[in-house]
Amino acid sequence: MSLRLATLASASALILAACGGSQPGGDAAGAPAGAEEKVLNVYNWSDYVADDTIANFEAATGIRVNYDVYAENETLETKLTAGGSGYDVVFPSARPFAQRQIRAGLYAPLDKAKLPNLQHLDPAIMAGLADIDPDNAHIVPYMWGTTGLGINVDKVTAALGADAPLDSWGLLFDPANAAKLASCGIHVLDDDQEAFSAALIWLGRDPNAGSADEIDAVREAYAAIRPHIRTFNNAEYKDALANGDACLVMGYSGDIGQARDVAIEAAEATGRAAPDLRYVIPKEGAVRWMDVIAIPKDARHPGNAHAFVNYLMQPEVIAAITDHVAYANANLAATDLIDPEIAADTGVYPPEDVRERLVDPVSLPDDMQRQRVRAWTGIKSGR
Ligand code: SPD
Repeated sequence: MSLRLATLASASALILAACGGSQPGGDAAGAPAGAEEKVLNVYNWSDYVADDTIANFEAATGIRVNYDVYAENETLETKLTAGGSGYDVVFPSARPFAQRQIRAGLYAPLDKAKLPNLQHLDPAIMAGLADIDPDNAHIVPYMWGTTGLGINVDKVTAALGADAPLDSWGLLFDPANAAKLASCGIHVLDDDQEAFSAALIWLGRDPNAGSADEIDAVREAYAAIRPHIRTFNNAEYKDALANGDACLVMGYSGDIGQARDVAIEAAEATGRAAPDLRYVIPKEGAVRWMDVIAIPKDARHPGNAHAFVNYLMQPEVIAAITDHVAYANANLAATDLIDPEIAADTGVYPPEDVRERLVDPVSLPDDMQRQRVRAWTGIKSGR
């Protein structure tokens, strides 16, 4: 996998720009009546395509892409529910986000005649999405991954000793460990679904539980380590892990793979030894999530949107993205095209025995979800 240093460095700036609230570009004026102007407004997670994905699409189609990024499902959802987001293609996480957005009628039905590359997708993954999207009518799978721990092994073992439990959520949730790691930097995702699930798994409870009792247990788990957590975020932790500002992060699998590559490239450039950065799916288990592609119902360029979705399902295109971002895709025809190093990376494609410990998130009833979100706000602020 080759990842330019600039990629991560630019991510935060892009997110800030995207959060600035400006409408995406794309002026309908000038397009002949009935014709679709050659513009496409895309809203995706940061660092979620290869360096040349968008440029190649533009060159192949003549469609100009306005590309904005976000780091939280909630940012996307706020724009979608406000209406008139201006985006033509978006990438929500399947559960609970795409699920409730489909229910709310926020997405246009896909015109499958315009998506011949659907034939390449894994039928098992498509079937697994059918309960939230009957007939796979609105969403197609993009990438899937897990949420685990990113570890700077040298720093963590220096603080905890050679027998540090590198394979356990206890590295984070055991307050004795967190206290000793505080000074080298602990970052935790600002993602209530992932953060709640991780704590519940560590406590030996069902990660999809949402009762008051479970919420209290999660609150207590975080209260015990809250003074040792430097920050909660969904994107900056990658740079922090790569540049040595963090030694332990809760993060998304591929992001930690990207941080490792950035650190290796930086070390090569300066002639220093690269730090041993590892992604670990803890032995207690972890969440497996899936991000999907959808076209908002008010998209102004639905034809271009379908062309882009179909392009992303080309085996060569999606294999190159997986090589770059270190996330697994749902495209069977791409399997043999993936860089063998990535295909063999157990953090990207976990082996069967690890998959048995992975849990798929479910959508909680709305009132439980609201309580989780409220509790998460309190946890982060230390209340
Ligand atoms: N840099 C891309 C990160 C994508 C993470 N999406 C997963 C969200 C799970 N709640």
